[in-house]
Amino acid sequence: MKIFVATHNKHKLEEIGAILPGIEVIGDNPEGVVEDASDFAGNALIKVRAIAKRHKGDWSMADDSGLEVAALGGAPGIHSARYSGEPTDSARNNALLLKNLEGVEDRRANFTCVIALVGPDGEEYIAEGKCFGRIEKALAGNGGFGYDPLFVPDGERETFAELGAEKKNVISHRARALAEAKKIITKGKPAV
Ligand code: ITT
Repeated sequence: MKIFVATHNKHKLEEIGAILPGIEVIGDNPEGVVEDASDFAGNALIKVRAIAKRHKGDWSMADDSGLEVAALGGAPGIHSARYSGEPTDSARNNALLLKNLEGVEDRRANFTCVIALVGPDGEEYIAEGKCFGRIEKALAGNGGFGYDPLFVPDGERETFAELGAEKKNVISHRARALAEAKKIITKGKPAV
């Protein structure tokens, strides 16, 4: 089977493809959409609806995700991609996060990923995954994308960027949300 994914982010697309072996994952740019909802689910629905109209009869999905830092009241949250302004720049975002956490002992954080799905008949579903951990005091590792060089998942000593794709794609927020999404796609589940 195949599934269309509404994203501009090639790293997300790569991870989704790796996490869903056996499903043909095809990127489709939701150009022009404004992600102005107040939560991850709302923004994921905005993105998936923008492409699903082109793929009637097939499944479409969108991933809206972000990093929530306890000591920052959940920021950057839904603003993760553009935390330090436009255009999106991960190095600048990570630098700002480190600056905002200078001298802060409580480093607890979590990633959240919400997957919005539109099925072949236009039915809509939501799946969510979280990964808890902490923010390092300096960047470490070259893998992954976004905040991966700063995020150490619970139970690990290294950042996502050091742990590498194989490990990340088993324990990440995205892996967890996609496990739920896969159940919906393959078995069907009550619509939201
Ligand atoms: P699309 O909307 O086009 O899919 P985007 O990158 O703008 O791409 P989001 O609006 O969902 O996507 O923002 C997600 C941001 O959260 C992303 O740019 C990263 O900064 C961060 N993020 C999400 N998942 C991450 C992960 O697995 N590792 C590191 N950072 C992540």
